[in-house]
Amino acid sequence: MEQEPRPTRFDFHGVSMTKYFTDNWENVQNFQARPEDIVIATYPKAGTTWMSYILDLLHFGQICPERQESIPIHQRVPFLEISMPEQQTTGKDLADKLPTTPRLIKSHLPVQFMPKSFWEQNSRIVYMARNAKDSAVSYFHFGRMNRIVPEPGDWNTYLQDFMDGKVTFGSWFDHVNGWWEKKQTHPKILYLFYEDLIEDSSREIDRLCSFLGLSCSVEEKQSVLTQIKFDNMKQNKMTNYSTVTVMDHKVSPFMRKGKVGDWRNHFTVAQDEQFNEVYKQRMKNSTLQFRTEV
Ligand code: PPS
Repeated sequence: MEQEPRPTRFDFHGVSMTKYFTDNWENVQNFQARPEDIVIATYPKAGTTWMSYILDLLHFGQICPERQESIPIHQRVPFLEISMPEQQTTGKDLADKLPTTPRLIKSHLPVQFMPKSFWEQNSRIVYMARNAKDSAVSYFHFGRMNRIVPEPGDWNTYLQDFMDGKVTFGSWFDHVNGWWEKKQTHPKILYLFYEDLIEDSSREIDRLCSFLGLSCSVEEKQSVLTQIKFDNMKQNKMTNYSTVTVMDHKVSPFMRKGKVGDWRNHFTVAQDEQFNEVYKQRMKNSTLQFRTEV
């Protein structure tokens, strides 16, 4: 079958998007959430897959171990807004048909685009954020290997686009701040950081369990901690996206480095200075604090 060309970005209600995430808009907006649903909301590359796997293991690792061997993580945790002609089904349909309770659902939507029934049903939302510099690097390499996002161009061009919010799902600044503001008035959002998870996964799992009302034995937690290690997820066909045909892992693996601070291997001194200036401006009214080292 002939490959579709890379999609182009366009302005969608003030956010840079591509057709793969807007074509099914009405259906996505009309998604019927349930109170038990759990959303994993992130700006791309913040550790969505990591969090999806953690939540899947915490909920179903003990009661249904078979699913870990047979169902790729992107089917266990559907990507709500995705719709691609090559796939027979949309993320929204997959989410509708999930047989589990709770349903775990992934979304990269900025907070203002979330289907309203998640708020009406008071579903829990785990928002995961990652520092801007490492997000930019990870997103750049993802663009190189994934046909469903626009060509990133060279690193310098890409970094400028990232700072300008001209990447799919829009501005990192707007995304992390939009969700952070929502969290201030909405108790069902747990706002977590990739860097904290790297620093102490055990502590963050405790926070998750307390937010989700789960109890987890010492042995169970140890087993989760082993399975969610970067190297183990990288080897695991059900979590490393090797089954997804739109990705070329030879160009750059989906499970690439999994580190805090890889930006240092990409940013020149001049790029870093410019980025810091933009960052200061864009974050000046925010109380959000990120770490670029741990
Ligand atoms: S996506 O495409 O937006 O859903 O990508 P996402 O899953 O959010 O982010 C991918 C990055 O997360 C890293 N990752 C991990 N880091 C540490 N530990 C574990 N277990 C782990 N699992 C995924 C993955 O390597 C990507 O980051 P980079 O920096 O590119 O390596």
